Amino acid sequence: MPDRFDLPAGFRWGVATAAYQIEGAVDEDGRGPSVWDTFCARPGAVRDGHTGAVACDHYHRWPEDIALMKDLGLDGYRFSLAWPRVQPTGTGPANPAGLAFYDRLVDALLAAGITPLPTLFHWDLPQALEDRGGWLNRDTAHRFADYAALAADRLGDRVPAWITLNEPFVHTVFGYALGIHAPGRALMFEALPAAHHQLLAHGLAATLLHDRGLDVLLSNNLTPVHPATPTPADLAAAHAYDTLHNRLFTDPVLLGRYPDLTPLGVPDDIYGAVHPGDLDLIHTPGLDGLGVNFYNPTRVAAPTDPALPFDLVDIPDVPHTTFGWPVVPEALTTLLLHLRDTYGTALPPLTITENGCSTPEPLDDPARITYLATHLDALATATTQGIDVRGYYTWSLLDNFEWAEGYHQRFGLVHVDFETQRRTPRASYAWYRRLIVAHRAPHAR
Ligand code: IFM
Repeated sequence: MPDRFDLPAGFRWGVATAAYQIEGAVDEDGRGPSVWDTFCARPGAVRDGHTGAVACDHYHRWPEDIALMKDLGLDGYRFSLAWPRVQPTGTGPANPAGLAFYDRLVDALLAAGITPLPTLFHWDLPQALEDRGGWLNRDTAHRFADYAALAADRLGDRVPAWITLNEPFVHTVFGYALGIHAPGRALMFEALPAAHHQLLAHGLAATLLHDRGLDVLLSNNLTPVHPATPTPADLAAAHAYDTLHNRLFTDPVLLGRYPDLTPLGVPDDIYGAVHPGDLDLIHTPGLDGLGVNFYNPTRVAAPTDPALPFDLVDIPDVPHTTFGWPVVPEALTTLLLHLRDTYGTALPPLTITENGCSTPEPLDDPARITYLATHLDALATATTQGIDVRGYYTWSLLDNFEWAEGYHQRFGLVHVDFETQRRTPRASYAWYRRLIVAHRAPHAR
């Protein structure tokens, strides 16, 4: 009789990374500039002026990194393709050297017994496309489809499943609404056409990937949303935040419609961005999996600034990571059950495509082990209630470039000394390896 901590036989254990956060080599082999190269050069944009120019030097050290993955006993590796490596200006023919890099990577992963799970877009838009409006320009969705076809035609014979986008919520809000990520635009709600165009890009790419017989996933950053108090004002604020963070990026894909955007004060056609027929393109009834990136729940209160629909407030009396994020593992169970309640039969199988935490410890990282263990238990609890979760990819294999935080937040199972590029597995690495062998959630408490 399986107990609550067993996981399904085919459940995949993985780690996740992203191109700009680990590759470096930004000027090599014909790679074009990305919005993140530009943003990092802007004074004050990234903490201490850090950049991804070298990052983990994975572009040169990938054999060592795959050896670390093989030693972990991974089933899968989620990474992203750098669009400006494949298409330096975001249009036109592929850069042969760029595709060749991913070709080598995929072959080496397969030789190590690891299934590659590439993400096509993890925020490093070619700068040339940003110069034409970036994701605010509808044409970027069509350029993305062309790029997806180039990548799939080269790698699709060995790569069975593809993630189109990573966290369009974070890219839209941090990059276009608040300006704290690249491309650094602070348009508030007028950023939302960038969300629609990313979803359109997902839909166009999903169609052509499916036409090639490939599986398609979308990775969304999802969070259970709780009102700070049961007052009507806090409830309304929580509803508005849930609309923005979760439903705006999942409803159109799974249900073929946007949620009611009234709580955000945004017109239904998202400032004219939504054209007739778009939702048919975005709706992906045959989506093969929803990628869930989960870090923490969110507590929301009525706004103190009447120009905004909500305030985000801290969750007291729980541990926090070095990033200051609250640690509430049972919220993962809540989220997975809520997804089933919300989407019912429209919900495809789930994969946790990111989960992890930043910790202060150099090598001994008990806080990371506790975080991962308790979240895996929360995942297993959801599976015993019938939620179909196919795999778990922890963020991240290596300490890496954590966007506006530079190298200050360390998420790796493997410590990286950014002076020497020396990799040293942490205690959590050995722990995760044992867990993969045992193939069950750890029953941490
Ligand atoms: O590092 C990021 C990743 O790029 C996207 N999801 C969240 C991670 C931690 O902030």
